[in-house]
Amino acid sequence: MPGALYRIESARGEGEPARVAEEIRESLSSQPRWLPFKYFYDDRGSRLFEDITALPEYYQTRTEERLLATIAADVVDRVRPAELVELGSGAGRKIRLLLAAMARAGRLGSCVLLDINPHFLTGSARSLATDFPGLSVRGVVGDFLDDLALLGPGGGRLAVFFAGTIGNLHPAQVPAFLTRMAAQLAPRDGFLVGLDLVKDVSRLEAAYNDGAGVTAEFNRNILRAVNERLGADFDPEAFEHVAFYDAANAWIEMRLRALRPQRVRIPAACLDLAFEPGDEIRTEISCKYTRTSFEALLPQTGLELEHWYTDPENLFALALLRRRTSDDGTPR
Ligand code: SAH
Ligand code: AVI
Repeated sequence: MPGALYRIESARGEGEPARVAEEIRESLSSQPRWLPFKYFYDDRGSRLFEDITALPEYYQTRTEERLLATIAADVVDRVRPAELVELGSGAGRKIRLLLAAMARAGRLGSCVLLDINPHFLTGSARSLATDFPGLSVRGVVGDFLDDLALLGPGGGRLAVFFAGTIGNLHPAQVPAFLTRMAAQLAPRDGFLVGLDLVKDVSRLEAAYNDGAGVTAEFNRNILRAVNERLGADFDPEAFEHVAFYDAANAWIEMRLRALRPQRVRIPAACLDLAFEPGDEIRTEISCKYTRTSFEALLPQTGLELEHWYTDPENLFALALLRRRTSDDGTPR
């Protein structure tokens, strides 16, 4: 598109295939077996996630989008950003509400998208650059757990992390993740974090066990992605989708359960796995928060809660965090 201003860079270098093989070797050799959730998001998985967002049972996306539409101007007014950064940007739709609010406030400057999926990232960067003339768009293909430093120093920055994707991290990982994010923010920069809230178990479980079976397909797709990346021979149809709420941990857990005895070879990871019927692989946790449980993760991170926005039904929250000023004794 002539005039559209965007560039893409990648944190994933030559060592990437070996790193992936090692990561998958380790997780599938653990007891219980598990897989890192980022492997859901090959092109098919990213499209399946988009399908999930439109499901009647999956209230999260439409609730967050509606909430964001009502608060975008307030967030822009509080943070006064010139740059918007989105972690795990995916199709990059919600960010448009904030870009529009920035444009209305005469603050539209630049935008950085960071995502593990290069094709979705490029598509989103291109369409944002086309639809917001004058916006400078940078796409970074990278891992929000390892590559945040690529964002560079903050200053006039509002970072956003939508969808409740922070809930896909184990709560024990969250303070370190927030501390790394704080390092990419200047004092008084903002970080807007979407959180799915603790609620009725039947509503939560329905969102991960939809009637059309899209979530089941998304779950099984992780095995196709491993086949594709590492030459493995998983038969995804030989596994059933399992998703349930673990109230003690306040998370939804997704698993794949073997339906029959089978062997799986993953040559690139030097693995030969035996499964008996009922054997499981944990593929995702999706933590559900309360204001109190989320706030408990903030001390020592360099971030503090400035505002807690939620929808009228209290289904989903957007927590506006601010980087503390460096002179109040918190770690830099
Ligand atoms: N922000 C979008 C998409 C959320 S889905 C929305 O609100 O609907 C989660 C997104 O995070 C996907 O686009 C996926 O590709 C990306 N993702 C998952 N794990 C990642 C990781 N470790 N690092 C960077 N991006 C990741
Ligand atoms: C991206 N993430 C917040 C979604 C979630 O709800 O945890 C991924 C997902 N898994 C199953 N359905 C959607």
